[in-house]
Amino acid sequence: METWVDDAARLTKPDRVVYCDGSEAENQSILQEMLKQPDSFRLNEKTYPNCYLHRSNPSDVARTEHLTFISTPKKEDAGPTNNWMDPEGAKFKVGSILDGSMRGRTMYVVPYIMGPVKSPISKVGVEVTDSPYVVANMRIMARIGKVATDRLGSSSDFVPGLHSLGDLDPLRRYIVHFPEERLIWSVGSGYGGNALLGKKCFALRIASYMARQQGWMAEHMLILGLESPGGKVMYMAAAFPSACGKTNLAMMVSALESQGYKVWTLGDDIAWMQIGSDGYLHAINPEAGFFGVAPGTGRKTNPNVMDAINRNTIFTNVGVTPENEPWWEGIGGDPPAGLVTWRSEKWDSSKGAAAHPNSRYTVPAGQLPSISPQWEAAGGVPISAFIFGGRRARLAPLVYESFNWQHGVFVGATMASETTAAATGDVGITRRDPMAMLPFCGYNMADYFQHWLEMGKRIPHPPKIFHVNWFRKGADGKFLWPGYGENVRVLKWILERVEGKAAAEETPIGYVPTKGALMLDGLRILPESLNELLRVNGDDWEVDLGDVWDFFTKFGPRLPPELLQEYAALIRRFAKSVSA
Ligand code: OXD
Ligand code: MN
Repeated sequence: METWVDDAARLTKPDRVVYCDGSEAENQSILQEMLKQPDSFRLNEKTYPNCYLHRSNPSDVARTEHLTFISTPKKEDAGPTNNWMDPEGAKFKVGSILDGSMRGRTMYVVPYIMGPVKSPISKVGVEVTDSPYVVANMRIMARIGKVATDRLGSSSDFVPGLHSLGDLDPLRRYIVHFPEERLIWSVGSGYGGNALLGKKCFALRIASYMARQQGWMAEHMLILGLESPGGKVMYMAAAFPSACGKTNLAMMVSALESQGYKVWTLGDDIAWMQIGSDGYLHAINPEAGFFGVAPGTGRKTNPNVMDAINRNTIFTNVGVTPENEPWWEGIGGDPPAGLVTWRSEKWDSSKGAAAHPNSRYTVPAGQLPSISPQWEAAGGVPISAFIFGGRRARLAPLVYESFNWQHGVFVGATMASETTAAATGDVGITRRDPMAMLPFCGYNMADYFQHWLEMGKRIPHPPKIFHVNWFRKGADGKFLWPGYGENVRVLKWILERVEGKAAAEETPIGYVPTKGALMLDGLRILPESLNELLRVNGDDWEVDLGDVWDFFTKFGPRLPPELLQEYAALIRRFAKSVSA
C-alpha cells in the first residue's frame, strides 16, 4: 500500500500526505478542514447535531456516464455499452491531468473495507484523495482506517483508487477503471459516485469484473428481509434503474405491519453475493451508509430514513432554512420564508427547485430504524428471491415470476425503464438497463449475461427470479398502483411463491398472480384497475421485443445463445396463446 501511495504522491505532488486511522478525533479534524472551504457549513446543532451541508460546484452535481471509462487492452472486452479507452492512452491523458493536481493540498490516504469488518466476502480498497469532504463521506459509506490496514496487513490484495478534484473543469474530468489491474483513477469531480470510489467504481465496476473471474456476484441490488407472522425472515435482493424507488422499497414501512409483515433493511444499493456452504446465495451489503437522493424523501415516502437523517449526516446540494436546517422539495410543507437554495441564493418561485434534483444525504446505515439485526452478519444472508423492475407505463404487469433461472436471466437482461423528465428532459424514452447494471458493469455485458447463466448452474438453491412494475398507468394517465408501503403486498406474494403457496396463472411472460392471490384488504382498488395491473398484452410485448432485438444485436456473436433461445421461446408462447 505504501509503495502505491508513494507513486500516487509522486504523480499528484501534494504538500502533505495524511494516513487516516478512522478515529473520531481524526474525523473532527477532517471536518474542520472541510469547513475551511466556503462550500461547507455546519447545520443547526440543536436539531441536526453533527450534520453538515456541502455545496458542490454547479457543474459537478451527478455521475457523469459519458466521462466514465472502462480501460482494457482490447475494446471488445469493455463491450458496446461502455465507453472505452486503451490503458496506455488513458494513463497518458489522465496522468497528465493528475500530474501536480494536488499541489498546495493535502493528500488523504483512506484505507477502507467494503463489507462487514469480519466478513470473508468483504474486500479492501485504498482511496487517496485531496478532498476532506470525500474523506468525511467515505467514513460513513465504508469502514475506514485501522480496521482496513489491520485486515490488509502487508498484503497487496486491495483495490487502489486515485482521486483528485483537479480543477473541476468538466473538460478535464475522467473516471477511468482498469479492471485488469483493479485500479481506479478519477479526476475533476467531487460528486459522490465519481469521487467516493468504494461505491460505484469499486463495489460495482471493478467488483463485477472480479466476481466473474472468481465465481461470485456484485450486483446493483438492494437487500431486504421480509418478516412474516411467525417471525421468520425471508431475504430478497432487487435491482432497479436509478429513480425507480429502490431506496424507498429497501426502507419501506409495510402497510401490513399489523398483520405481522415487516420489512427489514440490509442495503439500498449494492449486493455482493457468494454461494454458501448451505447451497444458497449469501449476500452482504458492502456499504456502511446510505447515499440517498433527498428530493421526494419525506414522512410519507420514507419515514424510516427521515428518522435517521437528523444526526451525523452530511447533506449535499440541498436548500437551507433560516433555522439552518436542510430543506428539499418533498420534505413536507411549503418552502419556508427565507429559504436559501443549493446555489446559495435567496429562494423565490422564479428560482425553480431549492434543492438540486440529485441532492443527497450521507447517513450511517446503523441509524436507520428498520436496519436488520443481520445487516453486518459475517456470512451474509441467504437470498430466496431476486426482483427486477423498471418504470413501464404500459408494458409490464405489477409482478410476474420467471419460469426458471435461464428465463429469469432473460427477464433481467431485457429490463428497461422509461425516462422521467427529471433525468433527461425526454419523457417516456425506453432505456434498456440490464439488471440495472448498464452504467456499472466493468466488462462486456454479453460476458456478464454468460456469467449469470453460469452462476445459475452452480448455485444448488438459486433464488427465484421475479419482475415488478410499480409504475403502470391507466387510460387516464394515472398510476394504477399506490406504491410505497403497499408494495409489501407484492413482496408477500413473492414470499408465498417461493414457499410454493400463492396462486398464479401461466402467461407467455411468466406466472402472474391470480386475482385472488394478492392480499388487497384495506386497499381501495377498483376491479378494473386490478385487471389492468395484471394484464399481459401481446401487442405491446411485440413492440418491446423489437427494441430488445435491436439491443441484443449490439453484442454480436458474443451474446449467449441461451438468451436468443429465450427470445424465440417467448415469441412461440405468445403465438400459441393467440391461436389458443
Ligand atoms: C445511485 C445510482 O446513485 O444508481 O445509486 O445512480
Ligand atoms: Mn445505485
